[in-house]
Amino acid sequence: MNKALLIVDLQNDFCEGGSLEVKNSSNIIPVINNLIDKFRQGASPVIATKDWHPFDHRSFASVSGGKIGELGSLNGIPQIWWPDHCVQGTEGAELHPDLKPVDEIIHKGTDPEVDSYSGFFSASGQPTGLETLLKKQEIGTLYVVGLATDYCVKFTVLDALSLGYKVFVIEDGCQGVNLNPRDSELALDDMKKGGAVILSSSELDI
Ligand code: VGL
Ligand code: ZN
Repeated sequence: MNKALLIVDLQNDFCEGGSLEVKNSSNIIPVINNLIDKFRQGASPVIATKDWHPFDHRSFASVSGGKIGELGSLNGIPQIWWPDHCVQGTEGAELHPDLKPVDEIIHKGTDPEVDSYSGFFSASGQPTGLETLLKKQEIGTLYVVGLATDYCVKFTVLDALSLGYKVFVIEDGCQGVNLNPRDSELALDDMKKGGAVILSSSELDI
């Protein structure tokens, strides 16, 4: 089985200056670029996910009338209301310009009625195509980095584990939103409990 580098949502809106900025997110870009080089050298694929919302996505506080950062409900599923972000075709939805090129892009969050933190499935269980892509390339091991540790990285990793992938999370290649200060730490604990190996890029031996 092969391995792949999976870069979660490294888009302008989640980076410094973006509408849903994750603090210190630019620190992880050189770490990720180094990993991209390593995976290239080993002829292993580099896959990126993109949060890819229509302009009227109902996770947006502006659309649903909720308050940013508060918990509500969207079609019966718990939902945090977010500022408008990663709207299809906008600059904010593009991958960060300093990120080296990737081989494949998987889009998620495209249904205006359903959010999708996971790169594999929407909150209502619709597949994004990531699993199909991994199967086609006979990938069994994922090295995960990106934004945000406490949302999209966490849910992507937990789905990968339940689908049977071996998952390594590269801690210094991730950064969290931390609506509550300990959210990233708790998210890493959850991923570890689910079977992920958490390590730093300096410990990586590939
Ligand atoms: C994300 C909040 C809303 C993420 C996406 O990529 O972690 N967070 N949409
Ligand atoms: Zn989103």
